[in-house]
Amino acid sequence: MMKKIKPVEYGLEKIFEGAQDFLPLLGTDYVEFYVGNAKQSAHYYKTAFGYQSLAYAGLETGIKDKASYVLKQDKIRLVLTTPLTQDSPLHDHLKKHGDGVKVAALWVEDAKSAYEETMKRGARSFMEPTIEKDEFGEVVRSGIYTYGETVHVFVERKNYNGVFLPGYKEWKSDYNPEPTGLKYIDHMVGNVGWNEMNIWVKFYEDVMGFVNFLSFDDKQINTEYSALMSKVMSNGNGRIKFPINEPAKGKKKSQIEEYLDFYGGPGVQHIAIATDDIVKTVSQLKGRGVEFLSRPPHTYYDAVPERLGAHMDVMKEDLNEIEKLGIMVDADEDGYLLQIFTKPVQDRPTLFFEIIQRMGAKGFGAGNFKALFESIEREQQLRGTL
Ligand code: TYF
Ligand code: FE
Repeated sequence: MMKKIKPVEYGLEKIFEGAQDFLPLLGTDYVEFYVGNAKQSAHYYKTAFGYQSLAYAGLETGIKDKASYVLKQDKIRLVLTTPLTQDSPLHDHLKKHGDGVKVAALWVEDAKSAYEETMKRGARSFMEPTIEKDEFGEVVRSGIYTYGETVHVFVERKNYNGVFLPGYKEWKSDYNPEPTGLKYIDHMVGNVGWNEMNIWVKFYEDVMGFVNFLSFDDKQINTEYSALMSKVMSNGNGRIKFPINEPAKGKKKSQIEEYLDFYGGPGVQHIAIATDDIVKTVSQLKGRGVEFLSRPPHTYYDAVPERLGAHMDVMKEDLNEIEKLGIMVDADEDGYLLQIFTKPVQDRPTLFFEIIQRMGAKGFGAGNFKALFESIEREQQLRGTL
């Protein structure tokens, strides 16, 4: 069954009815990855995805135990962090999870209040409110745990005008590949363990004041072989959307189980990045070596006009071009959307990216789930994990 809460009113701060105001969120601040080799990861994200160098912290800035490279494209900031010393606790994270997302940082007005309000509702502490200062002002950060070893860091930067955070220096590089049209993070999805989805739904409701505005059960999300369940959590103004997946029983191993095996537990499964010209963005990404899942069969594209109905008449993109690139199309009552998924971006079949262009649609492409999961299963087959 699909449950829906209708957005109340766009343009107002409060969009989702039922969401609580104790944790006002202004947007995503940054996403930090723990990786085995931050220097090379930074090169990959610059070259392949068109991110620009922004800031750096490491030996040259007086940091002795880790190096962090900060990249930017439009509103997106990625931080790639690697340990420098033998005894760094980051190694434990890397040994268990491999490369992956450690921090989904949220931009707030008041990091102390964000910490106190979530802690008193049952959050587990990651970082007490901490003031960080340099010649460009001060930032306050605090943090709490979410699923697995993943954390949310709250970032208050109203008194700061440096490039990123105190402790980082500006990173000027002579190597600046063109951006590929990536604009902002649309949503970030977490995979959690068997029967744990509702625990984390309740965490986002009770601890963070979010609402569950869309749900997909295993009757909707299944193929011949596997199934999963998913609930989408949103904050009040709709800027932060966190779908949560759990595996469901199928004939074979679900992609969520495969993720949990290789990541060593719950974690971030995919980050969806918005573009306003998906044809151009995906063409460029492919030209730079980003690998996408195999395209759906031709019969999928034959069925698009029927699925889109009236939206087909306003669709600007050329269906043949969409098919050639393997982009998928879906519609809901508000409009249509185009989306495509990369293969995992590290050797473990864990984190991947979604590129999404929303043309009014507020959903997540439920009409594409079957074709998408069949593409994922073709990959699983090659890995011998299906
Ligand atoms: O975020 C979403 O819900 C869509 C579809 O394992 C999706 O991008 C859902 C589950 C999944 C992969 C993609
Ligand atoms: Fe998604």
